[in-house]
Amino acid sequence: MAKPQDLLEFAPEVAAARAAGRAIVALESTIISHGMPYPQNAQTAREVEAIIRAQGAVPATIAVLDGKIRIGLTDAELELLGRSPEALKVSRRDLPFVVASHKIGATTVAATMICAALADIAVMVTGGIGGVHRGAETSFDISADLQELARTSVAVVCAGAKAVLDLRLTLEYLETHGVPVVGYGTDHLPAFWSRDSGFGVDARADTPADVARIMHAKWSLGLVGGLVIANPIPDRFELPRQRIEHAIEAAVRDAQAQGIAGKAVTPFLLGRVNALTGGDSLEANVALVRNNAMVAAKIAAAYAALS
Ligand code: PSU
Ligand code: MN
Repeated sequence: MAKPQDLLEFAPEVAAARAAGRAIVALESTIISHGMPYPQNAQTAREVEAIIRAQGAVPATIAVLDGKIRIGLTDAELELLGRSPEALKVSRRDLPFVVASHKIGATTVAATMICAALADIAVMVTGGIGGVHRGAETSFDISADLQELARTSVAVVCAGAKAVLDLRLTLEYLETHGVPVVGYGTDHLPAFWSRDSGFGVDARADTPADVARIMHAKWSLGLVGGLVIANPIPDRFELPRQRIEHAIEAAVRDAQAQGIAGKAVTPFLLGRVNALTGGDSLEANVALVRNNAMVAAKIAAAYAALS
């Protein structure tokens, strides 16, 4: 049987960073293929990589290509993920057949955590994690991201969980599974497009070094699993809660009416909210991802300095 390492392929920039012990930040790719429309998706993917480099860290966007888990992509590959209708959304359960069939796979937070851990990368960045969906008591729709946070030791920098979710139930799930939710410069859980969900976080960290010490303490104690590092959208980009909540409720109703289910739910909701806000939610989404990338690079550097 092949070892996991045989299925990984590192970009030269990432391989060099590993050899030199430099800070690396993993990036998910479902946000490119299914989270935003073309061309903003490919453009944002390039920009966040540049932001991470400008902080002195090395970006490693993760995807599945030609039967290999690729840690770090070329510009042409970012473009492919942004454009190709054949790119599949790959979470934990999808990894085996996408690798085996040599299909194009864009990794979710869950799958990116798995690949980052295999590649020894401690920090990843996304827009917002998946979570417990509204109406999960009947649909059972709970993102595999949450279970992955319970079992895989990677810190996930995000703007909280996507506000289309039931944030209260998402926090309960994370608590049950022992996943710390750390507010970065805030006492409140961000709500993706807005800075404050109205819920608190478990701990607050005001500097990258504070976050790095929490990561280090967790893993030094042998507490396997991830952390949510919740970083609010910069205030000049935030959308008022009222306005976005209106769009979310309409999007959730549309999803139910059209019988959208399974892995299609999150991309559908993001697309509907974008249409209903006349593109404002996409603009906010891009802004929060850029901000998360900057913070993730600083945290990765602080963590590399500690360990
Ligand atoms: N964050 C975004 N846009 C996205 C996602 C996150 O800003 O498209 C993706 C992530 O890949 C996340 C996934 O892991 O949505 C969750 O999907 P699901 O609810 O089907 O697990
Ligand atoms: Mn789901």
